Amino acid sequence: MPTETPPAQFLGDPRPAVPPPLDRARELGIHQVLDIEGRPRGDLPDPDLPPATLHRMYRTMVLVRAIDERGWRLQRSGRMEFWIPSRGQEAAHVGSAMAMDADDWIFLADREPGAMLLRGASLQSLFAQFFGRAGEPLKGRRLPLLLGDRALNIVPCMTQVGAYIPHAAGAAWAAKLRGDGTRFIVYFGDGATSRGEFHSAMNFAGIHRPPIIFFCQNNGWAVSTPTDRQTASASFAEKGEAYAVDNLRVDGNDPLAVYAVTRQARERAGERGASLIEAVTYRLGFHTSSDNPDLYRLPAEVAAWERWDPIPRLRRYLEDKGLWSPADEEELVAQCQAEIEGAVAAAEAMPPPEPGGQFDDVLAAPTWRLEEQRARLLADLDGGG
Ligand SMILES: Cc1ncc(C[n+]2csc(CCOP(=O)(O)OP(=O)(O)O)c2C)c(N)n1
Repeated sequence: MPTETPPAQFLGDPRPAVPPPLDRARELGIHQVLDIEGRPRGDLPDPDLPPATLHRMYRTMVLVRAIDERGWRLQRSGRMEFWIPSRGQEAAHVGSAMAMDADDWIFLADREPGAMLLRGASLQSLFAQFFGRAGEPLKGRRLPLLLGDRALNIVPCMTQVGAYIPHAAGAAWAAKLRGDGTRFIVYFGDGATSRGEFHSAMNFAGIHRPPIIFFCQNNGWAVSTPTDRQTASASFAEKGEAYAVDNLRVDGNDPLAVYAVTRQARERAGERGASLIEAVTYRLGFHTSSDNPDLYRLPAEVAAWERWDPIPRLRRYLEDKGLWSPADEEELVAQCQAEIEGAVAAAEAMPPPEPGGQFDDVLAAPTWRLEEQRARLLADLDGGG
């Protein structure tokens, strides 16, 4: 029975607040470098990353949090159409994307803006993607947060949950056949593991051993479906066993552990092929700006996860090493705000895409059917829509 009185708006029986599995990480086989206080007391050794790498990791996570807060407010004030929060998941994607080499391919889900930043995307180009402007790399034809840029070897996700996982496995196999040494990582959520495409890709990967990391961000929920309704397995990682794919669970709110296990999976990919990493994390925010989590989860559960917030945890680790100070923090926060404000102003002023542009790039060369559809759309719009 729930221990907390549910808010009046709960439609059914609210699920009792589930404590974070990270509270029992050792027992549950979830690998860690850091404890809850950011001290290197986990089962994995401290990877002892150079200060410049640690600073890059921390700065990117703080910038991602600031982008998320700004994007949310832009959506709520009607200036942006849609938002997909990444709050709480900064360590999982920043730690793993940093562990890949600069020319590896990344197939994104939709809560990994830090991967774009790490590859050198400017804040203005990122906000142009959020605003869906014509001048952004995907020409303004995607939902905000479905990010990507061919020039950065980053492939945007398809809106159908998990549908792109086999594409990533196939691309990795092609690289293996070419023998070019490129490695791949594909992000998806716990919900995507219920899709057939996940299982097809895993089966393929077990047989053909493409050099890919399947990176599952288990953030506790798939919209309103909690993980205990998503699977009866003890973990998402263990699904790799059925397909002979190396697998493990890692504390997704521990960027050092995420970095270490992803790097190791990357290094072994040439010989061992694919790995499945389950990063145990939590979506602190809404599913999207169209969601209301107060309808299906209790505040006590979110509060328990706030204790595992990856940002203060890494900050304490840096402070203990003498690599960060309150003055550094103040400067970083002010710098993030200033850069974001500049990027928002510049991106918002960029023109939106022309309606006819949606027929471009469907095929290498336009067919008469596409041209006919474009002409009809423009005629309809001329006539008032
Ligand atoms: C095939 C399909 N079914 C349903 C949806 C609606 N939908 C969008 S996101 C989502 C949940 C995805 O959950 P998860 O994979 O755990 O990722 P998360 O959003 O939690 O990061 C659903 C059901 C969809 N986009 N595609």
